[in-house]
Amino acid sequence: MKLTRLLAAVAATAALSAGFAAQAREYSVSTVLSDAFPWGQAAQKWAELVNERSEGRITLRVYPNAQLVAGDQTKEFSAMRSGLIDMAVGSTINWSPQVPELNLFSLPFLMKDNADLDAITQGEAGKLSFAAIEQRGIVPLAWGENGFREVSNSRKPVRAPADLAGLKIRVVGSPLFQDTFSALGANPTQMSWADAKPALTTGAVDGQENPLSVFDVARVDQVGQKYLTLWHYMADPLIFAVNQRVWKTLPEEDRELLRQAALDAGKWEVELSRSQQAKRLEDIRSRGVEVVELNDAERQAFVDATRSVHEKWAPKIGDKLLDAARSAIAKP
Ligand code: X2X
Repeated sequence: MKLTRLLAAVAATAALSAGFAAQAREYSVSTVLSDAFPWGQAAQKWAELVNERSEGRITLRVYPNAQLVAGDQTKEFSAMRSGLIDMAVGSTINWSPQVPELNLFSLPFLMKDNADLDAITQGEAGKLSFAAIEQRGIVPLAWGENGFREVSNSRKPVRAPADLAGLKIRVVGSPLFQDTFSALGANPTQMSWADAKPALTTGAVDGQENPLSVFDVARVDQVGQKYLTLWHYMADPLIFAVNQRVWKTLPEEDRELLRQAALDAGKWEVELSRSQQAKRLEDIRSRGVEVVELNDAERQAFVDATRSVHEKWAPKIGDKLLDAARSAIAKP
C-alpha cells in the first residue's frame, strides 16, 4: 500500500516535470532602445506580464540596442520574419523599409497630436496597418509608442524651413526622411541609432530628430544639441509582434495570453510615456537647451514646404489606408 502510493507519487512528479519541460519555452524579443527608455520598458512589461500569467512557462528575453541585428535596426523586421528573432517591439520607422504602408506615420505633419495618432492606431487605419504587416509574414499584436519627434541641432534655433538650410541631419529608416529633409533644404544623412551619437559627438552631423524621451534619457544635449524645435512633425508608434512560425506552434490559450499581455503592456507604456512629457521638457530646458515652440503660422510654413512628400509617398502607402487615416483624423 505504502509502496504503491510512493510509486504513484514518483510517477506523478515525473509526469509533471516532463510536461513542464515540454512546455517551458523562451523567446527572444528585439528592441532598439533599452529599458532606460519607455520603449525598452514596454518590452520588459510585456515579458513580466507573460511570465506572471503563464506561471513561468513562457519567458520573453529582451535584447535591446538592436543587438540581434548587430545594431542595424532597419533589418529587425526581416530578421523576425526569417526566424532569427522570435518577437519584437519595433518602431514603424524601422519596419517601413519592409512594410511600405507604415510610412503613413512618417508623413510630415499628417498627425498633429495624440488624439490624431490614437484615432489612427485604434481605428480602421490601425487594422489596415496590421493587415499590411500580417501579409508580410509577421503577426502584430498591439500598439505602443516612441512618440512625437522633435528636431534638434548644434548650430542655431530653427523657426522656419530656411533655418534648416544646409544643416546635416541624421535620419533613419525610410527614404521618405530623405525627401522630407531635402524638401526643407536640409542635408539628411541616414544612419542607425548606434552610429548617431558618435556622429553627433564629432560633429559629423549637425542635428537629429527623436521624441523628447529619447532626447532626455540619451542626454542628447550632452553631445552639443543646444537647439530643440517642438514641431511634432510625426510620431512613430511601436508595434508588439511575433514571427508567424512561432505563432503557429503556440496553443490558442498561449496566443491569447501573449496578445492580452502585449495590449496591456502597450497601454501601460503609452500612458507612462505621455505622463512624463512635461517633466522631460522641463528637465531638457533646465540643462540649458534652447527650446523653440512654433506658432500656427510658423508651423504652417513647414507644412507647406513638405507637401510634396505626401504626393510622392501616397501611392506607396495606398489610398485605402491613407483615406482611413485622414477620415479618422478629420472626426472631431
Ligand atoms: O533611431 C532612432 O531614431 C529611434 C531610436 O528613434 C528609432 O529606432 C526610430
